[in-house]
Amino acid sequence: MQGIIVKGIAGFYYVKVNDQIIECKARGKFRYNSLSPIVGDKVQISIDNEKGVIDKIEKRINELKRPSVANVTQAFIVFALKNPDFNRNLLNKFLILCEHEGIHPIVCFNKIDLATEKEIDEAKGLVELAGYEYIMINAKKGIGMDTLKGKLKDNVTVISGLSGVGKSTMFNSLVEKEAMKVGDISEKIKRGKHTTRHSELIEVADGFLVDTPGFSSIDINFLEVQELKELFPEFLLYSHMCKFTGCLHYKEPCCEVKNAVEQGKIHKDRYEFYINTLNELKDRRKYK
Ligand SMILES: Nc1nc2c(ncn2[C@@H]2O[C@H](COP(=O)(O)OP(=O)(O)O)[C@@H](O)[C@H]2O)c(=O)[nH]1
Ligand SMILES: [Mg+2]
Ligand SMILES: [Zn+2]
Repeated sequence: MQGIIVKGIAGFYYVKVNDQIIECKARGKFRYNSLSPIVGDKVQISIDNEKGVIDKIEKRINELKRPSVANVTQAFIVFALKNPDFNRNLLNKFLILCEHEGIHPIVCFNKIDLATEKEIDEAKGLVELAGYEYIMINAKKGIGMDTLKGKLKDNVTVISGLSGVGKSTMFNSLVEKEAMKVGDISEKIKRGKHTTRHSELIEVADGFLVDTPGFSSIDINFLEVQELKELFPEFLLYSHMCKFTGCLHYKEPCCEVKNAVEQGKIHKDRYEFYINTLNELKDRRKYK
């Protein structure tokens, strides 16, 4: 039988197979391959002596640490437009991590009630030109939540962002209407504040929502110099026309990415962020 691990507690894994949750143990062999099943893993299980056993873990598309979740397909990247202030460098870092892990990001600009028209437009401009999907929301009032809920279908979605931006408010709003689970979940959230525990996949609107915020570390220093430019999807529209293969879009002549920046087709802030990060990555290599 095929299923997906939705929860793990003390050596037991809860595997959703069709509409059933089956408690399973992992086969001993995983220990020798130093591979442990994690939440989000697609697994093959069998029933042995009336007990569920995980026989095989399918190859992971990706694996997030802290929280430890496999096969995340989508991230709601949450920023408040105010309180805490919007930080565009941080947004760019989140987007880079999503690109690196093959996760589809949806940028959620929250607390629109606190922002001016101008601030909303500036935030919009940054992601719109880069081609990213975004939404303006007021999580407290539930504005935009139905749209986001519609995006959950067939995805494993993680909610990411700094402390105070509104992640818990969003999470509660998204799971709220699932009558079955409400009490259950809010109880868990309360407990979660005091105890370390593993994340869990919560079924909402024909998809799964990870119940713990994702990407707690937004360090991008592990990237290779040459790899960075591939993580800016809007560069890829032009980079194939650069004169030099392997063009870093920096000091090279006849660079179509730089031309696009000059023509306003690529946001200059995104490009500046790229160059600053590129220099940081180069420096890091020098001192190694
Ligand atoms: N004004 C305003 N406040 C909000 C909005 N969404 C959340 N908040 C408030 O922001 C604070 C932090 O929210 P929370 O969900 O705990 O953020 P988290 O740390 O990311 O989980 C709380 O006081 C929320 O009530 C919003 O759209 N507008
Ligand atoms: Mg929270
Ligand atoms: Zn170039």
